[in-house]
Amino acid sequence: MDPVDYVFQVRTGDRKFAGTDANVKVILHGDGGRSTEKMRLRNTFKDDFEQGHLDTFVVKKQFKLRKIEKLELWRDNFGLGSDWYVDYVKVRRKDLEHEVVFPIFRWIPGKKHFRFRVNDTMLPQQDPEAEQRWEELKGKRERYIVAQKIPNGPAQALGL
Ligand SMILES: [Ca+2]
Repeated sequence: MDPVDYVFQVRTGDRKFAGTDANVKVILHGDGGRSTEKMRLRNTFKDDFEQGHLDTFVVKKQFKLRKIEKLELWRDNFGLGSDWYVDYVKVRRKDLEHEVVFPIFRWIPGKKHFRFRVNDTMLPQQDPEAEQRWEELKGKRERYIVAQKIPNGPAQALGL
């Protein structure tokens, strides 16, 4: 099959420390277990993923998915304050009008792979990514414990 270009739009949250300089990569998963290679979202000579910004990326010559079902997303820890809060990611094949939306609305910690479904419509008990949700809950609890231990510590020590 001929390769296609994908157009991504990424909205970074409009809140303190939401922006990042980390390197962001994605994989698109389609039907029948098909997926793209990893794609780096990056615009040369531009500061991407800043607070409240909408960034557009065109990733060329990738595997042609008939249908985009899931977004796998992760980042490294590059840059000072690499914390990143993402509102949503929209993506479409450049040759098609149809756009899919992945609502995210969460912090993306470094080096952890997240998988999001189109429109995220599934109920938690049917959730094939239950493991991911459990890890998130656990993470929140751990951060809470840290917060209790250092009540007068600097806010950035809490991570979120
Ligand atoms: Ca940046």
